[in-house]
Amino acid sequence: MDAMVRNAGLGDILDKIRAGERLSLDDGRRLYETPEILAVGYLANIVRERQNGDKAYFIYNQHINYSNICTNLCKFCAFGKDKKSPQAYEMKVEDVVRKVRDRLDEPITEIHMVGGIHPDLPYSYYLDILRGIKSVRPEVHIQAFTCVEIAHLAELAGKSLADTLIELREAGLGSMPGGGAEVFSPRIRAITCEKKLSGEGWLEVAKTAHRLGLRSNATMLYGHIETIDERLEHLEALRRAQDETGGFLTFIPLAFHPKNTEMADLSRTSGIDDLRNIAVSRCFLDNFPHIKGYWVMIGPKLAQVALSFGADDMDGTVKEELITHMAGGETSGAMADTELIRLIREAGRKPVERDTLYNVIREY
Ligand code: V47
Repeated sequence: MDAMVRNAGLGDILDKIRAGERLSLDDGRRLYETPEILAVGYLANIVRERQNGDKAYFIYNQHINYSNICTNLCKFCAFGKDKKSPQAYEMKVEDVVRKVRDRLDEPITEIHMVGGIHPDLPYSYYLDILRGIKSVRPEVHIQAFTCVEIAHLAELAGKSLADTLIELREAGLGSMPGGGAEVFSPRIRAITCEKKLSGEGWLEVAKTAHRLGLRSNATMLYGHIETIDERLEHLEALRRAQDETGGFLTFIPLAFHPKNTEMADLSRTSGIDDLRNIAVSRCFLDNFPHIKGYWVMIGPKLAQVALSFGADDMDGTVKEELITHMAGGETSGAMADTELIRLIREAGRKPVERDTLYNVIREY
């Protein structure tokens, strides 16, 4: 395999990775550009196995999207709707609580909850849904609100980011998911999501959370109009932020789904681009403990292959997923734990059920 990587002209990158040396932007560019995808996967697998051995993590989780009403209306998103749209919805606090109560017989350890930037729900609503979830399932970890939502909540509260996060944590917030990062490039944001919090703003929220001891994830939405350099600049900004705080748990490359969006003329990502984004991010983000191959977006079959291309996590049981499905995602929204275990085993990895913070719940 080493010879294959050297024949692909990537021998110097292999040496760096073996020595635990950091990759440069130019190294990253070569990994994005080489046609030798197996060589890129091999390099990523070295980092993956050094950090996580042959473990492949999954979680018993439940997704809840409390509302799709959004004032940002990003061009790549089919989920967010204007308040007046016939497809707009918003859950009452009791609706969110009922969703949690309905599944109390399942061993769910995490509630993953995100929504849009709602024009008029009050700050108290967000505190109440956190408290409501905790009232029926006190042990559950609530991973909720992207950095974009947190910045909006701080504005609503009229408080600093830190004070808002402290209050949300007191109400039950456990950590934050990685959404809303998209691509940090101001060029991409101006074209696709001009109303959204800037990349700098997103990073500031994440770093503020980390300084308070809250962990969070990071994402990159790829496969639309971004260039390879813009992808790498995004990864570099995340790597720099992680050097500062160490608070990121997982990086999740998100494959763009064009259907029902304002960018519906673009093609879906290819399997090779999906694998390449996982592999390059695994090589480049040397300070991120985990890389997720999110089965909902890349499909269970490719997520299985991704476990040999840098990914060490498949996400979880999920159940109801709207963001990908509104944009034409074809995977089922739910996956049984037994199915996740089977997929992981068949990929030659060791299934490990984890909690949100990667504490091991059960090894198989
Ligand atoms: O922020 C929106 C993306 C994100 C589309 O932290 C789209 O563990 C593809 O971040 N095609 C939300 N992607 C989902 C998300 C996430 C999912 C699972 C796990 C975690 C985690 C985070 O979805 C948004 C946006 O970047 N998105 N529209 C689309 N058409």
